[in-house]
Parts: sequence; C-alpha cells; structure tokens
Amino acid sequence: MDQTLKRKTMKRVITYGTYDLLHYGHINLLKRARALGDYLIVALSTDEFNEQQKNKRTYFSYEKRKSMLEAIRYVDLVIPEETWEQKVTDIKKYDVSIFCIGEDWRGKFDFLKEQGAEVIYLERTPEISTTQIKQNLAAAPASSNNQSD
Ligand code: C2G
Repeated sequence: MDQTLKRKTMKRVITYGTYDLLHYGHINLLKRARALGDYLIVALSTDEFNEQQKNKRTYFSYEKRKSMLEAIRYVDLVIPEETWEQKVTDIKKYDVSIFCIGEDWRGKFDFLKEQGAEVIYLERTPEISTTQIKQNLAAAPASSNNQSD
C-alpha cells in the first residue's frame, strides 16, 4: 500500500498504566490493545506521577519498567505519563484513533471521545494484580522463596 495512504489509515492505539512487576494480566491487555489497531503506544506512569498522584510506590523504577515494556512484541512506543491531563494532548500529538484501558476505569475517560478518539474499556484478567503478587510474596514462608532465583 502507498506509504502516504498507509500513514493516513494507520490506526494508532494508546493506553496508560504503571506496569510494575509485569505479569500476564498486563501482557493480555497489551496484546488486545495492539490488536485494536496497527501501532500501540504505552504511556507509562513515571515514578513521580505514581508517588504524587497515584499513591503507588513501584518495585521497579520507570527506566526498568520502560525497558521491560519495550521488549514486548505488542508495544511500539513507550512515553512517560506525568499528568492525568496529558491524555487530551497525547491523542492529538500522536495522532491516536483509539484510547483503551482496563475496565476498572470504565466511564472515567469517556471525555476523550470529544478529541475524536474511540474509547474502549477492556476486560481485566482475573486473579492477578501487582498488589496480589506483593501480598502473596509477603505471606509466603521464607523457605519457599528460593534465594537463588
Ligand atoms: N490490568 C488488567 N488485568 C489485570 C491487571 C491489570 O487488564 N489483572 C490492566 C489495567 O486495567 C490497566 C493495565 O493493565 O489497563 C495496567 O495496570 P496498572 O499498572 O495497574 O495501571 P493503572 O494503575 O490502572 O494506571 O492514567 C491511567 C493510569 O495510569 C492507569
């Protein structure tokens, strides 16, 4: 297909998140987000945004979480998420057609339709979360945490 035409019809998808202690629930979401279009941008919450705005202290730093996301075949670009408001400008800046995120945010970002983006809430993967992983590890008897891992 002619490159100009291809660029015009390219469907860019964007999603946002912390992605700490990367797990299969995250991967499932990224796989489905990518399948909605031709190019997936992940806006990754910075350490400051996590601490100041999301009251989250991550296990891995932004740089480490970014490098892990960049290794995932479904992810084409990782950008920093520094404010709640940037979603509006990101849609224009990156020529985004679709905003998607887990259904735990259902209804929270419908206003992005006014920017001309489709807003899709994707089902979460049950029984797994970063919080759950931390709790399970904290509760596990010391002997079960093989130090050589
Ligand atoms: N997720 C999922 N299934 C899980 C856990 C997470 O589908 N079992 C999805 C979440 O719904 C989210 C993405 O994976 O779409 C990343 O999850 P978090 O890192 O917890 O992101 P969150 O704190 O929801 O950040 O501005 C929006 C926020 O930055 C979203």
